[in-house]
Amino acid sequence: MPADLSLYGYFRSSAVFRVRIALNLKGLKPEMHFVHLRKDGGEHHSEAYKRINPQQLVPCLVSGGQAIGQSLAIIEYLDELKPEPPLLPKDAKARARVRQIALGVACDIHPLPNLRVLQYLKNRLGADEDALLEWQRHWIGEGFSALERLLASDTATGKFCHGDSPTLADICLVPQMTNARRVELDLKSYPTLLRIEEAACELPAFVAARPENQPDAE
Ligand SMILES: N[C@@H](CCC(=O)N[C@@H](CS)C(=O)NCC(=O)O)C(=O)O
Repeated sequence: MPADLSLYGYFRSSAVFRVRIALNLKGLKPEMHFVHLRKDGGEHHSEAYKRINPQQLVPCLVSGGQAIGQSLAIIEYLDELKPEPPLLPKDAKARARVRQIALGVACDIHPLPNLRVLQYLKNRLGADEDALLEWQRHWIGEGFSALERLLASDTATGKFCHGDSPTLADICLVPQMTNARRVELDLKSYPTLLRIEEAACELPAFVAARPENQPDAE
């Protein structure tokens, strides 16, 4: 296992929050590099960071000299690096279900309320603060409604999104719930998501990964 793991992240980023949960579950402690997404036009747009992650997004994990972007690629890499506890089930159908939930958050919810999208809506299309809030609540709500239906109606859902131990699905869901709270989305229509979030918040790995518990928190 490479001893030299470095994580480039920002306390408020939910994609980095996912990676922090996975690292904590695995008991891995990378060297942290803080990339402030709002200072000086965004440190992720600096030439130095562009050389590390040309996509100019956080997280980015550097392992044995290789920079890996994309939180899900990072988490699956960590899962292969240190297989215990597993973050994906062994059974192929179960694995597909966990990825379905995780990607439902990471591909179909998370990109829409992302900083660069909000900046474009505001600076190029003239959206005001109310419109930006409505945009964020709408797209998170759409995604959560679908996830709530999926999880509530399936016996494969347990204490967590899949069974009784945390997987990649919970790792994606919980940070998105934190984002939803930040825009004051009313969560009472998602009782299964709330129940799973509560179960996850009993685990130290999830609590320690929370934005307010990071050294760069403001
Ligand atoms: N699909 C990417 C998304 C990464 C991403 O969008 N990160 C956000 C923070 S949560 C970011 O760097 N945003 C900067 C921006 O939008 O300018 C992943 O899962 O890692």
